[in-house]
Amino acid sequence: MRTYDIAVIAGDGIGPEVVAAGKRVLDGAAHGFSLRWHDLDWSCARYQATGAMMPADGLAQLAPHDAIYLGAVGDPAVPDHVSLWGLLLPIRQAFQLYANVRPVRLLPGVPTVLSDTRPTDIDMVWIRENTEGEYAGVGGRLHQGGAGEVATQTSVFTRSGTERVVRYAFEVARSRPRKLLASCTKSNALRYTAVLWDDVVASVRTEHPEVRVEKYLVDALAARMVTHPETLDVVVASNLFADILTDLGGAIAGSLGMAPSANLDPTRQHPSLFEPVHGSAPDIAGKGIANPAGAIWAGAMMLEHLGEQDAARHVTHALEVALADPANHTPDLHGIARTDDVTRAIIAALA
Ligand code: GGG
Repeated sequence: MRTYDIAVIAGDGIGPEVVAAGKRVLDGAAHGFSLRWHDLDWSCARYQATGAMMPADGLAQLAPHDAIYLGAVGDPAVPDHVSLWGLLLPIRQAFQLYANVRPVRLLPGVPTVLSDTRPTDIDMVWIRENTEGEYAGVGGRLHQGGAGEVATQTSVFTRSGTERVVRYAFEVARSRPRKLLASCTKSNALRYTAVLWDDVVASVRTEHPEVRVEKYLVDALAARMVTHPETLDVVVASNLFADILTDLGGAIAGSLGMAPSANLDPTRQHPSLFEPVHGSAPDIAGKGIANPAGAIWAGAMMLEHLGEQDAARHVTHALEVALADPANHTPDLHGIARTDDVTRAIIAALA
């Protein structure tokens, strides 16, 4: 029997709750293979106890795994830039998880804030550049705390880094029926980095004449997601732009709690990482009401990446069946279901 070794970083807040739900569903879908979970306590609690979110050899510990399953990072007791740069961002950069794939899809029966919108109107795949750009981590603070303090944060866009994620996005666009790719830019104002981005999109598109390409300024694209979501299919965007707009995507697709994400190293030299888009939501942590759908959907993406296509399809189908019933909607979807109710309904739908 095939066995996959999965490193589990449940993390903070509602992370452990949604990851536990995801593990139950994925174990229920595992036929002909098994998942061997390796739980790691890397988190803000660990930071408070030891001064580090993960051990010094954390990346070396993760490297031999087939995949990484992550819940959420962040706690009010630890500054957010410390927790994010202590765990998630170093993993994305060190393992070159350059393609962050974020489906934005409205499932049947899930309520949306957009009026006159059918599920088929919201069906996008966002490809977020995940290793550089605005999140390169370059900058510094001078004269800290003084009246003359200066802070710089430099965006780093490399041609090779942009090319590889844009090329990946073209491939995803090509594989979908509409063969439509939107490039998110801001090259009217960002006359260096975003102009390089546009140049790369123009160059890579010559390799894919079958894909129709539209270019949108990020501000106009935000509006379009709300006014004409049906005109968007695959979207490629920089690290920050896609981070922001996929939260909007979660909101129009029912709730941020629904949104899954795969941080992929398409070369497969390193383990890819799968996580819900949402954060640790400390306000609802421990109450048993977190929506596990994003984490479970991310788990389905992990199964697909591992080559277990049938199991992945079963999980997404079970998710759709369960979420079609408002009785399985958690409070973020205006329901009264608890995390455990939704999880059990999804497991029942697997059968
Ligand atoms: N689910 C992972 C998580 O906690 N995300 C919160 C967050 O702020 N992530 C930043 C990012 O995705 O760049």
